[in-house]
Amino acid sequence: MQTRGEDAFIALGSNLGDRGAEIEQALAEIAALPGTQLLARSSQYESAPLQAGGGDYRNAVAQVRTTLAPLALLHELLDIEARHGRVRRFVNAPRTLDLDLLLYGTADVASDELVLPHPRLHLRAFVLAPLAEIAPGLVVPGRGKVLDLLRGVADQRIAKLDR
Ligand code: PH2
Ligand code: MG
Ligand code: MG
Repeated sequence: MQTRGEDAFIALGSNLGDRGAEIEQALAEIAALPGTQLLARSSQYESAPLQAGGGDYRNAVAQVRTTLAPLALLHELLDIEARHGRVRRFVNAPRTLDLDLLLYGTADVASDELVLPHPRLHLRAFVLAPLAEIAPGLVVPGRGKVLDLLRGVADQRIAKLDR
């Protein structure tokens, strides 16, 4: 059993194609990344597009323990997106698969490529609800407790699915 490494949280989203299968397949690919163990995964959630067009999204969150460095993990996630046929036509365009690195331990990163904690995670029910399911006690550095943050986005439509 691997115990070395950092705990990281990854948001998954899809609003094109077989959305549920995209999410499940991506979770399997995340679990198979080098030096990476899937510690927890949330249920799938159905959510209204937030500041985006297209149909409803499926969303989920995964917790991993990984020996990959933050940028190495990010690049692996982008490779998985590409294998799922992700095409970036315009900002927030409908997509088969979006994988966002939310948190990497308590890392505080601000580069052109990566910002940690994710700069919008505290504003998004589609991230906070699945995150609260698997890590209710989590404190987002600089933002506060996940459960408190979730109360602030109660107006956003989201429903947990039986998986
Ligand atoms: N992702 C976005 C923008 N809006 N809305 C929902 N419901 N779910 C998403 O994953 C999502 C979004 C940008 O990545
Ligand atoms: Mg995103
Ligand atoms: Mg993304």
